[in-house]
Amino acid sequence: MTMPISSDLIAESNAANAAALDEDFGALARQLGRRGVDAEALVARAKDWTVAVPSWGAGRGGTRFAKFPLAGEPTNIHEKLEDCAVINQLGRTTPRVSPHFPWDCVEDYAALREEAESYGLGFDAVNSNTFQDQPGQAQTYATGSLSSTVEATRQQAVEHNIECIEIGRKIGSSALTVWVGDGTNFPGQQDLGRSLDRYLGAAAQVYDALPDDWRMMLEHKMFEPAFYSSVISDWGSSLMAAQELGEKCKCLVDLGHHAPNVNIEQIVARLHHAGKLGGFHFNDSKYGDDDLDSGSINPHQLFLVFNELIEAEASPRAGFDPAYMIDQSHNVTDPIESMMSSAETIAGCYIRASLVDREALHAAQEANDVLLAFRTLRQAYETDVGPILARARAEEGGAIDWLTTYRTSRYRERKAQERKEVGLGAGIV
Ligand code: RM4
Ligand code: MN
Ligand code: MN
Repeated sequence: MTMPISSDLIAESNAANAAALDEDFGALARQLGRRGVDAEALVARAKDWTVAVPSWGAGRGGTRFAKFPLAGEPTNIHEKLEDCAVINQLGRTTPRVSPHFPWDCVEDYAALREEAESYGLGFDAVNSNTFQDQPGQAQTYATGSLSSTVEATRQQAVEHNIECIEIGRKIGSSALTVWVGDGTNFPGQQDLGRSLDRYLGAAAQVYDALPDDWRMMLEHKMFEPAFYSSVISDWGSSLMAAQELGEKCKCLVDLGHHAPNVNIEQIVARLHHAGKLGGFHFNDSKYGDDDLDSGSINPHQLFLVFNELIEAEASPRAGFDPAYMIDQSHNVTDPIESMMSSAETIAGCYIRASLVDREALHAAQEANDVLLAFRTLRQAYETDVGPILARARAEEGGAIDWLTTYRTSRYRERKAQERKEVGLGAGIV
């Protein structure tokens, strides 16, 4: 395998951090032992944990107003894969990349798959894009795609989604994520009922093209680019659509796609109850779909989401196998650093939720011992599981101190010499 960071450098860096990690891990293992928790079992759990990274997250993001490019950032899927390889090489939790089309289109998908494999990477869910127009496109998506009033536009959107499935088959994916920006900016602009009918009719054509072992995931979002109404605005609409489309269709929860303060962990529990929890796009936000780094604003919410997932794992419903993906935009950081940081934060919430004393929690809940129930959760949340994650990384060949190791490698500086300069402009590509 052709890995972008020298393994000698990782070994050297780990050697310098090994003694301190042993000490910290030992202290944590003793503390957890007193609580009846086996730290080594949690290391094994951390090693098994994976989350996919978005190809589009490898480049610098932007807002409607500006994008501030980073010297050496990737400008095509090949360079994005190389950067994703760095993230996985040092962090060891992100072995799959979720591609977006047409942004990641190439001539030869078999070769792209091999290229990813040469880095030890695979492909996760493919994402369609009917929220932007492409040069030379026959129909515009300005007033909708799958829900458009124009038949030819709906057809074009259906065909694009089917093409994404075809590409996905070639690169070893088995899921299609559909997020449409369809909606309205003015009351009266469209009929709220008929636009959903049109969406369902077109989405059914995409669903019909899905291979048997594939999954279609619907992503809801309450606003943007349409600010008055969105066709699939919330988990209720998403659930309705997924139920109507069929067994292979599930709901995907992007953490940033809700109104501020919405109880997302409860949405997770509800979707699980309906057997329709398909997956996640992890990110964080302060105001809306801010696409900030996962857990950077509200790590407690992320923990509570994982708490519901661990409960769900213990009482699985048919098909419970959520797809975990990061979906965030890095406007001022090096995307590699942000995604390594996020992957660690997400895994940390998963491990902390795993060490909740479930028996004690359930007993306190049954007895209506409110404070004990709360403290049981809080004790897990307050546990610093960093040494568990670091140990899992080190045992898998990753870096104990991924940030220092990455910076010492001067990877980005090297890429700044090799890669072509990125233009200014707004948006994420
Ligand atoms: C959207 C949504 C989709 C992602 C695009 C780039 O807000 O989160 O998942 O494909 O952004
Ligand atoms: Mn998303
Ligand atoms: Mn989003």
